[in-house]
Amino acid sequence: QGLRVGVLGATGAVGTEILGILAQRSLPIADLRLLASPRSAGQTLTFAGTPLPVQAVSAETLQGLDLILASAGASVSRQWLPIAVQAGAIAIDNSSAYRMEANVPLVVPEVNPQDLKDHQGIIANPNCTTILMTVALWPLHQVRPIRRIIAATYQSASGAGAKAMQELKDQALDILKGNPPRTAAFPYPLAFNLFPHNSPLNDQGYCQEEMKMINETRKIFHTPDLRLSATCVRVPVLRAHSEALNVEFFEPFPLAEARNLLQQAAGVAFVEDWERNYFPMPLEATGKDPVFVGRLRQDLSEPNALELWLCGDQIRKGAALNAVQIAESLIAQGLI
Ligand code: A2P
Ligand code: 11C
Repeated sequence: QGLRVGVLGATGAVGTEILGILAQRSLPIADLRLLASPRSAGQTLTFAGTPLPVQAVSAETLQGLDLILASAGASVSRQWLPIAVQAGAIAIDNSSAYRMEANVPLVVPEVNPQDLKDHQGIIANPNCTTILMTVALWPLHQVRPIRRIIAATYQSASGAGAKAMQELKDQALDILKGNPPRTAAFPYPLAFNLFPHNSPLNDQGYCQEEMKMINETRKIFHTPDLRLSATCVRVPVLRAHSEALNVEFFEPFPLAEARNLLQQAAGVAFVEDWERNYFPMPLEATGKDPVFVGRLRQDLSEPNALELWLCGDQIRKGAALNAVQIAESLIAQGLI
């Protein structure tokens, strides 16, 4: 007996990836409903070789679902997910709409799957940069608690959606042809450039993306006092984010022990070849499931700190895959 599954935002960058991942993995699906804006109604998408119609999301098209995976932005989630839950579905939301609400579990299945049991209908998928960082740091934090994290991110265009990915390609062509680059999804040209993350700034000088890393990590780790600061930057990469992390513990963390933990950690691929100066790269993380971690080293300035580098596919583990893994964990725990 399978689940009746809806995908809200099915035509978007994350939605189409969710369809691909659902076709690859073994979630039991009895019925799949593709939902998007009225603009896409009547379009057809393919799921596991079968064409399926896209329907406009409405109170009617949200009836009769067991599970809905949403990736259509925060305002769309706020508008429609309470209606889907009222109609009987469990919602896994990729947007930021509900992440920090006390009664909404914020889950990375490798880290805090036990939080799912407290759900009241809506479960939040964390921000991509948070997911990648928590997968890499949880195996270390469990053995020797983290005191402070300083993060710098190198974020791909995909975080801003399918239109932003196309914009990066178009800008590259514009510039190579000698034309001024066109901007719409981003405020400034991204091709052959980079800029601090394009989310709103608060009065302390942090952008929303940086605050998401701080607040979401504290919630997922259940460490409300964890010290954490981040600088988030958009770089001209299509769909994998990278992060440089300086991680301070309460005591020294022997390098060999940390390396050993990361080599065995769930969801991590540890990639290092010091002789070739070969470490994780966004191009190689693209289309893959793990968080690629490497360049692990002792911080020369602080005996209790390590430095590491990671890359992960922003659309897969950073969004679609994590959401599908949450659904799988709900099933494994008998919660759906
Ligand atoms: P549509 O293609 O009909 O606009 P991305 O993050 O790649 O930009 O994708 C956003 C996703 O969210 C798309 O599937 C988009 O559908 C969907 N979406 C955007 N606005 C709405 C809306 N008002 N109602 C439902 N879905 C929406
Ligand atoms: C980015 N992390 O890369 C953002 C995109 O809260 O889910 C996803 C925003 C979010 O720009």
